[in-house]
Amino acid sequence: MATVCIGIGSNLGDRAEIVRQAIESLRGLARVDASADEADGCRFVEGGVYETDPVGGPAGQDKYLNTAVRFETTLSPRQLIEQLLAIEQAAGRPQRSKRQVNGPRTLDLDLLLYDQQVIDEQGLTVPHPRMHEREFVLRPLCDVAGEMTHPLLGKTVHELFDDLKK
Ligand code: PH2
Ligand code: MG
Ligand code: MG
Repeated sequence: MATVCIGIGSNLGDRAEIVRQAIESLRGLARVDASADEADGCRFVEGGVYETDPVGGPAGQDKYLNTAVRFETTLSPRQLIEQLLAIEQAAGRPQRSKRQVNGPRTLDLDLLLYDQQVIDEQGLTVPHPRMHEREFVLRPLCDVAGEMTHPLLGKTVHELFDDLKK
């Protein structure tokens, strides 16, 4: 089992409903993987949902809803990222080649942390390379994984969040 954290963002369409459905989809992933032990199926933790100003990208975008979840999975990092892409696409997000950098999105699911693994492959970079700079990532991540350590920076999520204020 790996402990994983996913960042969730939406600023296009019915944001609250899109985020709710995304969490349900992620919950399904965790539950299937935990089927050997029912108690594991409960170890799915949801952060608060925060409305945030868009960072980067074209001017005039709507505000985001951002949240984060933590759960346990037996999926490999590559399998997990493929599931995240499938959930994004089911929510109507166009494929990478057809969209604007940091443009508005119905659903963005980012693999933030996968245990203490460090991976840098095509389409799969863990920890997420910009997570420590972003309040909209760290605030909800504090809710679910404040004591998890960033494997490259050697600081907890709480410490990274506090660093933003310095
Ligand atoms: N995601 C981005 C770029 N900018 N701004 C906010 N507030 N929330 C996001 O989730 C977000 C963003 C790229 O993924
Ligand atoms: Mg993102
Ligand atoms: Mg993304």
